[in-house]
Formats: sequence, C-alpha cells, structure tokens
Amino acid sequence: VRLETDLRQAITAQQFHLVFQPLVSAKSQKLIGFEALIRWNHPQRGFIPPNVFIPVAEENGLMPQLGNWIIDEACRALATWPEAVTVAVNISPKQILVPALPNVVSEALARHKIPGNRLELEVTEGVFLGDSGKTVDVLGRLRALGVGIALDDFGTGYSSIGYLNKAIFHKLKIDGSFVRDCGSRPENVAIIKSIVQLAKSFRMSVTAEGVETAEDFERMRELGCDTIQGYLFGKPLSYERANQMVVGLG
Ligand code: G
Ligand code: G
Ligand code: MN
Ligand code: NA
Repeated sequence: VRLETDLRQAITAQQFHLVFQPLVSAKSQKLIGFEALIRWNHPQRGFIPPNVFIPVAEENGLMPQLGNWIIDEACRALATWPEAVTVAVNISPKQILVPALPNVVSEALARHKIPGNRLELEVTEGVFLGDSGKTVDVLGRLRALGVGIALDDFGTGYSSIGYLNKAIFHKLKIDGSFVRDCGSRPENVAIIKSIVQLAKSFRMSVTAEGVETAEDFERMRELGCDTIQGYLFGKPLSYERANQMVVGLG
C-alpha cells in the first residue's frame, strides 16, 4: 500500500526518468534507434525496478497516467534527434486497453511534431489474453497513425502465431533467453531460424535481444536478424549519454 501511495506522487515529484538502450543495424552495426525503459529513483528506497512497480501501478489504476507520461517523455527525446532515429516504448497488456490510448499517442506525436513512423510500441503476447478483439482493434488504430508495433519477448509467452497474419506487427523481437544460450543449445538456433523464417514470410523485421558477445552478434547476423540489441552495443543509457551516441552519428 505504501508503494501505491508513493507511486501516486512520483510523477509530479519527478522521480521517474527514461533510459535508452541502443538498437543497431545487423548489416552496418550503426545506431538506428533506442528502446526507452523507465526508471524510478525512490527518495528513501532507492532504485525500484519496473517489473516491481509497473504491476502495482496497473493494479491501482495508475497506469493511464504513468503510461501517458512515458509516451510523452519518449516523444520529447525523439524531437531532439534526427529523423532517422527511432524510439520504442513498452506498452503493458493492461495499458493497451486504457481508453483513448491511440488518442494519447497521436496527441503526443502532434505536441512534439513527430511523424508516427519514428515511434514504435512494444507489446508482449500477453496482450491477447484479455479482450483480444478489442486489442486487435486498438493495435490497428495505432498502426493507422504510422506507429510501428513490435511483438516483444517473442517465443516466451503462449503462442500467438495466429495473430501474425493480421498485419498487426511490423517487427518480432526474439527474447534474449534464446539468443544467449545459442552456443550451447542447438535447439535455440532452430527456434531462431524458424522465428526469422516466420517473420520474413509476413514481411516483418526481426530484432535479436540480449546480444552480449561478438559471437552472439555474428550468429544472429548470420541467422538473418535485421537489428540487434544488447549489452554488446550498449546498456540502457541516460538521455545525455544516448544523445552523445546520436551526435556521434554525425
Ligand atoms: O530494463 P529492464 O529491467 O528495465 O526492464 C524490466 C521489465 O520492465 C521489462 O519487461 C520491460 O519491458 C519493463 N519495462 C521497462 N520500462 C517500461 C515502461 O516504460 N513501460 C512498461 N510498460 N514496461 C516497462
Ligand atoms: O522485456 P523487455 O524486452 O522489454 O526488457 C528488456 C530487458 O532486458 C530490460 O530489463 C533490459 O535492461 C534487459 N537487457 C537488455 N539487453 C540485455 C542484455 O544484453 N543482457 C541482459 N541480461 N539483459 C538485457
Ligand atoms: Mn521491450
Ligand atoms: Na524483450
């Protein structure tokens, strides 16, 4: 209950910030954008991880407000960066059904004067566990704004392959757990191969997450992944450090 009370005040008290993890092209190894991840520095308890406080926010009806702040903050960062740079924002399963989410996104884009195609939303397979008809409808409205929709942590949830043919997703993100053990587990290579093949047949791009070593990178590139994310190319960075990478693009 304390955490809930503190959460209510945390936005106005400016205790949240976003960090930005680089995504690079597998071909050129150049920066193409970032995934935004929220951080909460609690004045007494210190760092509280998002997988602890996001569920609390959701259970207490605070996700609309917090989610809207995240979207606005991501767009604020985007507005300072060149056209070619994209930012991805995670949307939790409950957040997808927050009334007027498409309006919130379209207003944030307009406020910061950003075309929809520079923003990407990441959802997990869990979004289809609720009212899946409504979810498909909301995702379609978001796509209509030009926003990209990525299916995150692919392979870890229950199978939602049936939703892949609805032209909902423009990208699959392969969960890091399949990537990291590739060297020792040939079945992971088989899984990644089939995910890449599946994605290509639906004209979706593929991101490999959790790439930590040069060996992981080379393997994912060879398997046909388009973009790479992971500690090898950068941990989640402060806005200032992310900005230095963007400036370095020249
Ligand atoms: O950086 P990492 O420990 O941050 O993230 C842990 C989990 O929290 C991941 O599953 C990630 O998707 C989720 N998460 C991080 N930031 C956000 C956010 O801004 N919104 C939502 N809904 N989830 C987030
Ligand atoms: O669930 P989602 O994919 O949105 O969250 C990504 C999570 O993975 C975040 O907690 C992020 O900090 C973490 N992460 C990103 N890159 C790596 C990596 O290379 N290795 C590990 N172990 N975790 C990573
Ligand atoms: Mn994600
Ligand atoms: Na993921």
